[in-house]
Amino acid sequence: MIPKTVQEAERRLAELRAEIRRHDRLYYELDAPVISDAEYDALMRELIAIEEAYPELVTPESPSQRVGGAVAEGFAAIAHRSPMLSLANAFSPDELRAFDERLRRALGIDVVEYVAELKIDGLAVSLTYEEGRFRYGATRGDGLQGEDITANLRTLRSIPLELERPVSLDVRGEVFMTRSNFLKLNAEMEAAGKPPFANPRNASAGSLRQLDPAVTAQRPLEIFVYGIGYLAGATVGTHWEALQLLKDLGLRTNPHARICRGIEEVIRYCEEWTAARDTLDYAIDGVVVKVNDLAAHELLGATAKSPRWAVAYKFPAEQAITVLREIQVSVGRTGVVTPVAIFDPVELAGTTVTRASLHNQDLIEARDLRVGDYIVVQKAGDIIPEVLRSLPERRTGSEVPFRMPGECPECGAPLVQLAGEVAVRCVNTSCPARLIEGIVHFASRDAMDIDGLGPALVTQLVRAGLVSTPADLYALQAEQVASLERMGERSARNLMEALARSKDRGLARLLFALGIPHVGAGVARSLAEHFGTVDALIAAATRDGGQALLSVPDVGPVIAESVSRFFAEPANQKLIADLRAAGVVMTEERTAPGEGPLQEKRVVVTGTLATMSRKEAEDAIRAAGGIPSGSVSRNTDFVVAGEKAGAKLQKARELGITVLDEDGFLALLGFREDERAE
Ligand code: 3B8
Repeated sequence: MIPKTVQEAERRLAELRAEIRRHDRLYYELDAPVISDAEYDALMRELIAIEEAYPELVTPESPSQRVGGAVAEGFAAIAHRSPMLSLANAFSPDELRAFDERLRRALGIDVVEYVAELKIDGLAVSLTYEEGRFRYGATRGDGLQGEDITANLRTLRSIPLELERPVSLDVRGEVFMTRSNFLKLNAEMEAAGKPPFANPRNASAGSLRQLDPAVTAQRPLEIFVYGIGYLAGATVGTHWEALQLLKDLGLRTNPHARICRGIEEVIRYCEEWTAARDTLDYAIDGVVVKVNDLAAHELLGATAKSPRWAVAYKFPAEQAITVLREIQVSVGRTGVVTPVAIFDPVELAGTTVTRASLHNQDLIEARDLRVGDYIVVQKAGDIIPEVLRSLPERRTGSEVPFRMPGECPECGAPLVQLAGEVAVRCVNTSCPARLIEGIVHFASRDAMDIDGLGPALVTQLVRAGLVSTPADLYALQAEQVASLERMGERSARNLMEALARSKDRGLARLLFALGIPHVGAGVARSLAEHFGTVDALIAAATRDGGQALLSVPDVGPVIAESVSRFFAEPANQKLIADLRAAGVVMTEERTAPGEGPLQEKRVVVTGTLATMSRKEAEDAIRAAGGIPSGSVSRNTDFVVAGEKAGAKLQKARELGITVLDEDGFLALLGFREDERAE
């Protein structure tokens, strides 16, 4: 099967690549696969076998290069060649008519020709092709620069690595996941003990922002492209032609776009799809209406945020009527007790909904809700279900008004309402419901990042009596974990490893993980950097009611009091002692301000550096006494510009800020040539 000569190998590889590309197109664009998955895999295996025998023949455009790629430390910034704007919204036919009226006046014509397209509810990305080859891809970001997610985008089979013609262009599109694939993925996640995604959009976002492209490759992501940001080597006169060109180049466009003469035709299209949206296997949240004539785009221009030649018609939030069966009361990490409506299942925007938070007693009264009522529910932003009102005219007299309980439903402790708050709280710090939420937070990604320890497993651990404080996690034995339902030896071992890894996260994450009221990730980092060790922090927090904390950036009286109160609590002091005994790192590396070559200098890194990741660069700046920052302003001292530096570099030049290249930066840090090699 492996060709004997390079010439034969070249020929067969070309055949295989064309064949695989053809099947990718048949599968995604035409939705008409002509071979089975197994046959497709066989083609792929042959390709890889030949490439292994002739590694010199591997090209970046080969379909074998979709998977793999190195794990990234973070995403580098990429400047968009033309800004990625967002769309203005219209919420009713009349708002569409007003939009049309403005355009007719500005263009001096009676009838505007539009293209109406489905608005895919995914993530906007930009793909850059040079001479027909896929070079890089980015998220929208702030519109001027996005994140470099090239390695992840390469794994999407519906993104061709090579176009049908060698044009250079930036393509804009939406990455999404079908509902059926989303359900499959969630089932897999749950089986693996991982938290499921809330909706297809979150699943797409989570999958695209994976640092390991091999994970993205396992996720069923797809793309529809809808526009061109930059184009060389071809010309188009209308948006419709642009869509046609994209399709001819082998890119996947949505098949439901339509030319509409005048706004009334557009409105009919919107009405059709409002009714038919659930017949699609992917989520759409509206219709995008674009002027067809590209010369008119030039004429109309754009505001800072959105083009004037397009508008997004947003579907009305879907509503449904159902029966309120019960109001449950749930207890969160901070002890806040929230009433939750449980109602008969209803279909909303393509998913089945049975519950919605009611937030507090005041809201229940304001919306006049009684258990047994017919109620109107809707999905706001198509994500979070909400109970809008009751239908009192349908009452029979058997409906029961709701009163928040006086005791915690989980532990029976009395509930209290703090002055000035609508929320009611359980103040028992060892309430099991609070424990579970607190430990889930402790393990979460921005906190101690304990892989695999989600709500389901935490609940099991707490209910089994194995864990009642975060410190207990570190005393767990693999056998104990393995004996839990739905856990096995392998998942137990994985958890042990994840727990061991989490010990080195450092003081900033630990402080955030402790769940001290008012201490978010940013404040936690400020505290950690200011004090360096937990002991120094505790000393400051427990002296004079925490006055010394006020000198920390971002810390005001409310936070100071909260931190002070937290560390005064004997149970919390014991928690810290136990975590320390378990080997959890309680320090944050820092240099005293004023030390090092970058003493108190504000430094912004932009673009990709060749010798270090973004995070390493930031650590190096801190180690040199400097302050890494994200945005360029008059207070910035240096901008370090790597490859593909964009808007920030431009801004630095405008403001006359010193720009360093990578060598200059390394020299300033005091690295010598020979130290840099490794
Ligand atoms: C201009 C045109 C933003 C968009 C656009 O399916 C602009 O066209 C945009 F500044 O965000 N989600 C679409 C979709 C999104 C956009 C678009 N067309 N079909 C989408």
